[in-house]
Amino acid sequence: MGTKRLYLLNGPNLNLLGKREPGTYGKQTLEDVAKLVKDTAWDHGYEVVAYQSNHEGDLVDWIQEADGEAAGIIINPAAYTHNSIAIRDAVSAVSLPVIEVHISNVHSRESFRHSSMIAPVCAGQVVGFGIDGYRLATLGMIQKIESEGRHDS
Ligand code: CA2
Repeated sequence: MGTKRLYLLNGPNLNLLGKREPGTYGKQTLEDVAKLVKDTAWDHGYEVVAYQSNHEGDLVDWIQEADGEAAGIIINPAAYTHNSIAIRDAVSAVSLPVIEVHISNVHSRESFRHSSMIAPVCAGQVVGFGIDGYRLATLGMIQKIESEGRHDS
């Protein structure tokens, strides 16, 4: 059981959203992403704790921290998606549902982006809907939490 709180975790270089490569990742910023998730969650009575880091260990620490503090984790591990056993192990170790999000359609890009170390241990994955994928993941996460009776307040 967890409180009506979600963790939103974003990995390396996503602090550059809206500032570089708008053709691939769009014009909206990471602050816009956090607001979208917070507004969507708030409409359903959930609060959101949002973090971004360029460092793998920070993401591992926040995944561990979420266990006991939150009812679910929405994560875009960015490039760590494709190579991080540490993040995979952290996700495996928590008892919370975790949903992986990618802004771009990783399957239409370079082959090294086609596989995810993390997805096999996640509850679900949202790929290729741009920033709106975070909203979709939030709705899917809340639906899952509510249907499974995972929150306690
Ligand atoms: O599509 C996604 O969300 C990705 O997770 C983004 C990662 C990439 O390594 C994954 O394969 C797919 C890269 C995030 C970098 O973000 C930037 C944003 C603006 C400008 C430059 C990088």
